[in-house]
Amino acid sequence: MEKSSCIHFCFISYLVLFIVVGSWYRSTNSSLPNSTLQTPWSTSKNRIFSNSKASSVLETQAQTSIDHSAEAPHHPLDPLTVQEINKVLKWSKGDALLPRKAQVLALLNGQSHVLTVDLDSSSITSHAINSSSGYPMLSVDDILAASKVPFSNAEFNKSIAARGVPSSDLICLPPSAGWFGPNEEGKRVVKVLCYSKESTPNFYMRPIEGLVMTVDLDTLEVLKFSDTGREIPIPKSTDTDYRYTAQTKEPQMEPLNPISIEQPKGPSFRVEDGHIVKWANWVFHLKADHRAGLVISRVMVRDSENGELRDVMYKGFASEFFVPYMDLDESWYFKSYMDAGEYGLGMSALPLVPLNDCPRHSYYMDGIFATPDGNPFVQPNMICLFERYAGDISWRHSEGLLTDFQIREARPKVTLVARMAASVGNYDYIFDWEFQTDGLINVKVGLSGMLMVKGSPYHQAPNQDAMSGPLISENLIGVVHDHFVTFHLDMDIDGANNSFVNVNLVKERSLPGESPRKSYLKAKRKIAKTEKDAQIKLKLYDPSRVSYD
Ligand SMILES: *[C@@H]1O[C@H](CO)[C@@H](O)[C@H](O)[C@H]1NC(C)=O
Ligand SMILES: *[C@@H]1O[C@H](CO)[C@@H](O)[C@H](O)[C@H]1NC(C)=O
Ligand SMILES: *[C@@H]1O[C@H](CO)[C@@H](O)[C@H](O)[C@H]1NC(C)=O
Ligand SMILES: *[C@@H]1O[C@H](CO)[C@@H](O)[C@H](O)[C@H]1NC(C)=O
Ligand SMILES: [Cu+2]
Repeated sequence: MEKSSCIHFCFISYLVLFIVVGSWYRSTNSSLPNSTLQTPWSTSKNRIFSNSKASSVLETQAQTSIDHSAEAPHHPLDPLTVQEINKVLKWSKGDALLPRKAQVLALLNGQSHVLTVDLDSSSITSHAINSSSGYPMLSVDDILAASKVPFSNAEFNKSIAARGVPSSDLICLPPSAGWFGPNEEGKRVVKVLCYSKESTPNFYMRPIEGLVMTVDLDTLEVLKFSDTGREIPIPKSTDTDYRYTAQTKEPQMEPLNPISIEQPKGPSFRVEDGHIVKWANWVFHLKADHRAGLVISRVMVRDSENGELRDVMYKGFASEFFVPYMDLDESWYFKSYMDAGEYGLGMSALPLVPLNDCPRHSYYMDGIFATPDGNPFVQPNMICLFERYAGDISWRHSEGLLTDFQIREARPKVTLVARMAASVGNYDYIFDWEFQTDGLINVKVGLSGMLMVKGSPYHQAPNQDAMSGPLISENLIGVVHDHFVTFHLDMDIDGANNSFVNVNLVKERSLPGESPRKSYLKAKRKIAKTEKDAQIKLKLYDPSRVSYD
């Protein structure tokens, strides 16, 4: 009883997830049937209200029992039916391809047009205007246009002249504006901030603090000009150049000898049809995506007992990357970037550097996207695939001290990694999807690049508590912030029929006389019936882990 209602709910949430994924495929190919036409969503302004009303609707639905197996779509906006999902799911190599469609988002005179193009017949099968409340991702054209706006503003020129900065030394960037009230509703707004690149490529360390222009992206008008930091000096450029060739001092450590891992017979993985990756007991589909960076689909692992391929995950990708900064100043309060939805992790990914970003014998996959004017654009070497051997042990056991078995067994840990690196402004995010032969998938996100710093009048730390972060150098504060990554993980452990199980360690007391031991820890399993049920607050003193049934 408990299980069947969960299965029903899980199926509903599965549909919801599926549709959300289908919907943000704007100018990218999609092999979904006609009825997936949904409106695009993205950016922090595109709010999805997850309030109690919405979740109670889901809960109510979960309690009734509707037979969905023979349902047919009646309206173009109907969600995918069970049969349609199966049509996509059951496709296998050799079957005819499902109709391929592209969703195009076009901006014309302040109106957004959402078109669906049937790629087989080269015809437009749907065309909606202003069909959603969302805002599209910032395009490269948007960013370039916004970064030029200050130079046509007389107030800006005056402020820069007062600070003694020649305009040839300026680099301006448009961070997203977050969403802070109805004044910004219905407009595509960014904040433009500037830096001095005088004597360094690391302009991020030289903010023109307190100078911020709120710009309407459609009209390129300055909606608000704020200039509050004239007394804050521009931090000096000394020792800010991070490039290898610019380093003049020898590092105070003994140099490392060259190191390389050999693969005398080449790597053990192969890539078929451009995207199907096969390695050891794994098979999965890998592709580049303009928003998520990389998407892993139809992940299967071979059963070591009977050789059968078993489903593991329908689709997995980074759904958002939220970076809020904790500073209330006029020029900082809005910094709450959504790096995937606003800038695009794929759009921000530059080619990987062979041998240093990815080891020898890596396979490189290009990203193919559409530029803002609709033309195809190839980002070469955007993803790499390689086998990792870092000298770790995957399993070991020795025997012989206490018995006469003389066993020394150790197996090296070799894994397969799919890697992508996004350079979103100052930050570089490294995404690794790592597959282990024991069936585990590890997703690791690394952070590199430069801090986003704030100019400060202080040379030496005054009262640290009065600042929004530590003074990290003369006139520079590292503002307190965090990076939150969310993932869309549509698991299909042995098929779509599974449940999310939360396992907690709980303290149990033994019965009187049962054992000399008074208490013990027990693993308690709880099947999550709702998404809220499945939420976990990570706590070291109340450990939990999840599994799938
Ligand atoms: C898609 O829609 C078009 C136009 O409505 C229709 O002619 C076509 O048969 C549909 N294709 C599928 C696979 O449903
Ligand atoms: C679409 O939105 C724009 C901007 O808000 C508005 O000017 C226009 O009238 C809308 N068009 C339609 C057809 O609703
Ligand atoms: C501001 O300065 C730039 C560079 O010196 C100049 O090209 C531009 O015309 C000036 N804009 C205004 C409005 O004065
Ligand atoms: C899921 O499990 C239920 C109950 O065991 C079964 O009736 C249903 O057909 C299964 N669905 C799928 C898609 O396998
Ligand atoms: Cu950071």
